[in-house]
Amino acid sequence: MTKPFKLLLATANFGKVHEMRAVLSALPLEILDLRDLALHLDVQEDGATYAENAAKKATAYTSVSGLPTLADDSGLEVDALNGEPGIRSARYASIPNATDADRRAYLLARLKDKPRPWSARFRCVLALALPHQELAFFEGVCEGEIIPEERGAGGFGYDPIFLLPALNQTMAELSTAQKNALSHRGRALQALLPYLTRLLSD
Ligand code: ITT
Repeated sequence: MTKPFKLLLATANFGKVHEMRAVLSALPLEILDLRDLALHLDVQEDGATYAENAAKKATAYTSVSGLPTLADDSGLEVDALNGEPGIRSARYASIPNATDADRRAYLLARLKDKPRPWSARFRCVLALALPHQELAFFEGVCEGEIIPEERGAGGFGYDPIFLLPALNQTMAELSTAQKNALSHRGRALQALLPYLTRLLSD
């Protein structure tokens, strides 16, 4: 069955794409990502909030593609570091071209002398840009704890050192469906679903 409506996922992080597709594929929407359009824009993420950065990404990609566009800005907030890395989570590490592993190592080095537990949360803000409409925003938060040794091979980013104490599993030890059921992004997507469903039925 062909799906009449299109939605572009405006993220270069294909871990995010994988998780978003898993939730959104239930809708009568053709989901495209940046690989499908061979599109990459250099959007400066210099906003003061997740919402501002998500808005910048959604607006830039909808302008160029002409498609309804969903962007995600997210980050990890560690209490012992006064909420760092926060909106700087993607740029957190003092070396150029840092990898996810470099960022995890940098975070653990910053935490080394701080008393445990290292409480933290992931936050995700989704921005939905539709032609001729105001942007709409959806937020999700997931509480947990940073641990000093990596566990699990799933997910991406900070997942191997983000423990969900109630499960005694890290985000990287969960399947995509399990992660989406409780993660910051999964929760933001659950808030988006009824909004998209309503739009599609109008
Ligand atoms: P786009 O801007 O292209 O979407 P990005 O990876 O740069 O991709 P952000 O600017 O939102 O995304 O930065 C988010 C940072 O937080 C980045 O380092 C991610 O690895 C990390 N992060 C976000 N969501 C995460 C998750 O679900 N699990 C682990 N780390 C996550």
